[in-house]
Amino acid sequence: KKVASSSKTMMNKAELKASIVKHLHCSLGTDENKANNHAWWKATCASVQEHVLEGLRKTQKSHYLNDTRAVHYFSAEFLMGRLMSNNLHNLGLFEQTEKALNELGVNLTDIMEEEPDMALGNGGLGRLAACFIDSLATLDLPAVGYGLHYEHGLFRQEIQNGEQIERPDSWRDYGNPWEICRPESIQDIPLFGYVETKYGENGRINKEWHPGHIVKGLPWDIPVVGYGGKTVNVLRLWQSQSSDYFNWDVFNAGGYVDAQTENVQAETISKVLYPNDETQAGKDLRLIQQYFFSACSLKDIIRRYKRAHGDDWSRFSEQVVIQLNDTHPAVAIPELMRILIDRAELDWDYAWSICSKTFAYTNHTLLPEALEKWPARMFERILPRHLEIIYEINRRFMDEVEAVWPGNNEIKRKLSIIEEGPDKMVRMGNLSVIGSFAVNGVAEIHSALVKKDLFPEFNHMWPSKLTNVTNGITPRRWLKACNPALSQLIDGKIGQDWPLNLDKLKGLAEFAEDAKFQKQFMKIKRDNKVQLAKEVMALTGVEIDPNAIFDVQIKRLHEYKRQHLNLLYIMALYRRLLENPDYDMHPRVFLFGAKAAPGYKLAKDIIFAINKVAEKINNDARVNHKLKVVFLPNYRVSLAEKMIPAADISEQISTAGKEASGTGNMKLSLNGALTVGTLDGANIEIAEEVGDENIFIFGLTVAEVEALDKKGYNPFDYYDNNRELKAVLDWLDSDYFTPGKPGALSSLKRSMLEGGDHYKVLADFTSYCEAQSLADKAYKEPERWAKMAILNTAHMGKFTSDRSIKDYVERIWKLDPCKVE
Ligand code: 26Q
Repeated sequence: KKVASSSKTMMNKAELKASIVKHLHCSLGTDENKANNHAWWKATCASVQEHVLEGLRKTQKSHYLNDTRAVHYFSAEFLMGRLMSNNLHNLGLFEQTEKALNELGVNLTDIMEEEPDMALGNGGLGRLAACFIDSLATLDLPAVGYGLHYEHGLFRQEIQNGEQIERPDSWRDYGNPWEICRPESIQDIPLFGYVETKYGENGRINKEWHPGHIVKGLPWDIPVVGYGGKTVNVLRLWQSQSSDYFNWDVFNAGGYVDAQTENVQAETISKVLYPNDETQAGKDLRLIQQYFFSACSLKDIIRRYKRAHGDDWSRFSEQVVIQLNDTHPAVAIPELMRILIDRAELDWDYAWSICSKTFAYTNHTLLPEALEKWPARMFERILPRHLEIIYEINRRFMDEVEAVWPGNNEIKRKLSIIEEGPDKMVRMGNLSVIGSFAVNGVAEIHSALVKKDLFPEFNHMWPSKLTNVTNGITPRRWLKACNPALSQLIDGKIGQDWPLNLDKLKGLAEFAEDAKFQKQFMKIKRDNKVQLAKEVMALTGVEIDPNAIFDVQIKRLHEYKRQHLNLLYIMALYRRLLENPDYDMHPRVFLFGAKAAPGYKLAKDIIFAINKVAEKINNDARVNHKLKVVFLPNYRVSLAEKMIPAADISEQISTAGKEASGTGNMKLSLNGALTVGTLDGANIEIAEEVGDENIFIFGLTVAEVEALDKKGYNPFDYYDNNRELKAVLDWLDSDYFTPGKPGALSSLKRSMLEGGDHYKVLADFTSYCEAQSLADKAYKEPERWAKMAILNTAHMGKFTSDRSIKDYVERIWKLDPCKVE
C-alpha cells in the first residue's frame, strides 16, 4: 500500500522541530519568543521546502536519464490556493509537523491561515489545471505546467452596502516561500514590428520577422508534490521584464525617461490576471499575455529537447505533447510553425506534420460570448508573422474542405479560421481544432454538444479527433486535507488508500444504513457546520444555527449559473413564511460565495440583490429562526475548503446545456452534500453514479430547452400564470428590500421578463421549488438523509482527477509513468 510515508521515515518529530527552529533563526532572523504566526508559517515552509526540493532534484534527474515523453499543460490560469497543507499531506509529514509545532507551542491550523491564496485563476478552468498537476505528479507522470506569473491574481472582493468592490490581490507582497526564480532560463520574446520577404538561393522564399520590441520572460518554478512524495514536477510561471539591450538604445540616445516607460510596458504583460470568466474581451494586452507565455514555454521545451536530440526534429512529437487548456494558448500553434519554418528552415509539410502531432485542445465552453476571436488587424500589429502563418494554415485547410464539400462556400465560411466581415476576425477555436490531433470536451453531455452543435463539420472530417474526458478533482485537497475528521472516519472503515484509489469509497455503501456509522458521519457534518458558523460570524456578524440545513451555492457569478433562480426561491420561502408563520419547513441557511467580473453589470446587480434580500430576512424576527441568507465575501479556494465540508445541499442549477462540466458539484457531493441540480454538465454523470434516489434533479433537459427555443420562449407565459412567481418578481420592483430606493433591484426582474430570460429561470422555477420541497422533506427524516449523504460520498470514485488524467493518458497523451528512485 502506498500511503504517503516516504518522508515520515526520513524525518522524525525532533528533527522537524530542530529544522523549523533553525529556519526561524537562520532564514527569518527571529526566535521562538519573538516569532508571530507569520514567521512560524514561513519557517515551517522553509523546512518543508527542503524535502520538496530534494524530491524535485531526484525527479528531474530521473526524467532526464530516462529521456521521458512528457505532457506540457499550457494554461493561462492555475488556481493553486494554499500549498502548505497540500505539501505536508502529500509528503506524509502532516501529523508529525502538527505535533512538532505543538511542542513548540504553535498551532498548525492557525499558521496555515497566514498563507495567502495563490489565486492565479478565475474559477473552474484554473482550478482544474491545479487538480490535474496534482494528479500528474501523484501518478508519476512526467509533466510540466506552464503559465503566467501574475503579480496580481484574481481581485479581492469586498462587499460595501451590498455591492461588490474590487481590490487588488497581492499574494506575493511578503514573498512566496514555495517558488524558485530561475534567471538561467530567461527567454527573449519578440513582439510587433514587420515581416521581410527574402528570396533564397534554392528558390525558397524566406520570411524574416523584424520585431519592434523584445521582452524578457523570467521563469518561476513552483514544485508540485505528488501524493506519496516521490514525483515532484514543476509548475513554471513566466514573469515579463523589459529587455536590456532595447532599453540601452533609447537610454544611450538620451531618452532615460522613455527607457523607463518601456520598462513599465514590458512589465505590464504579467501584471494582472484578467478577471473575465466566460467572456472574451478583445484587449491587446490579453493577446500579448497569451503569446508571451506560450512563446516562453515553447522555447523552454525546445531548449530541453535539443539538449537530448540536437537538431533532429524527427522525434519531437514523440517526446512532447502540449495540452491547450482552452484556446487561451492557441497562438502556440502558429508559433511552433514559425520556429520550424523560419528558424529551423523545415519545409511547410514537414513542419505541419510535427505541429499537428504535438497539440491537443480542451474545450471548456459552448457559450458564444466565451469563444475567443481576435481582430485580424490587431493580430497583424502584434504578431505580423503569425497572422501570415495562420492565413497559410487556413488556405491549405480550405483545400481540404473543398475536397470534402466541393463548391460549398457556406461550409467554408463556417469552418474558416478567418471570420469574414467588415472587420476580419481570427477564430481561435477553429485554429485549435485544425492544429490539434485531439479535441476534448469536459463531460459526456458537453462533449456530445461539442460534436453536435459547435464543431459538427470538423467531426465529420475527422471522426476520431473529437472525444470526451470528464473532469475530476483531487481527493487529497478536496477530502483528505479539507475534511480531516471525515477522512479519519473513512480510514477506519475502509483503510487509508482511498486517496489514491477513490473507487474504494464504494466500501462505505455497506454502512449507509448502519445507525452507528450514520451518527458518526452526521456528527462530523455537524461539527464542520459549527466551525463554519463561527467563520460566518467572524466574517459577516451573522449568526447561523448549525441545526439548519446549510444550502450552498459557490461558483463564479453568471446568469447561466442562475444564482437568481436560487434567490427567487428564497424570496418565495420568505413570502410563504410571512403569509403563514407556521409554514412547514426545516430551518435553512442559504450560503453564497461568488465573484462577478468587474464589467458584468447584471452579475453585480445579482450580488447586490442577494445581499439586500439577506439583510432584510436576517433582521426580520418573524422569519429568521427558519430562514437566513449569507453572502460570504471574497470566495476563493481557501474559503471553499471551509464551506464544502459543512454543506448539506449543493446548488448546481445551470440552464441545461450551458455548464460544460462543473467541478464544485463533485467536491460537494464527495463531502456528503446532496445535489439539487439540473441535467447539465457532470451533474448527469453524478446522478448516474449516486442513483436517482440520492439526488434532486429538476428542470428542463437539453432537448427540452432546444424545443422551447424552437417554439419561441416567452417568459411572460410563466409570469402571468404563476401567482407566487409573479408576486416574487414584482417584489423586486418595490422598495421592500431597499427602503427609500424603489427600483434598485428592478434590473434583475427586467432581465427575466422584457430582457427575454435567456437562461430560462422562469421556465424552471416551479420544478426547482418542487425539488427543494423534496430536499426539505428528506432532511426531516434524519436516517434517510444520512444514508443519502453517505451514498454520495461512497459513489464519487469516478470523479477523482486521477481518473481524468488516466483517461487523457490513454486517449490522448500516450505517456508512461516514470518512477523516481
Ligand atoms: C477569455 C478571453 C479573455 C479574457 C478571459 C477569458 C476567459 C477566462 C477564463 C474565458 C474563460 C475562462 C474560464 C472558463 C471556465 O472556467 N470554464 C469552466 O471550466 C470548467 C473546467 O472544465 C468547467 O467545469 C466549467 O463548467 C466551465 O464553465
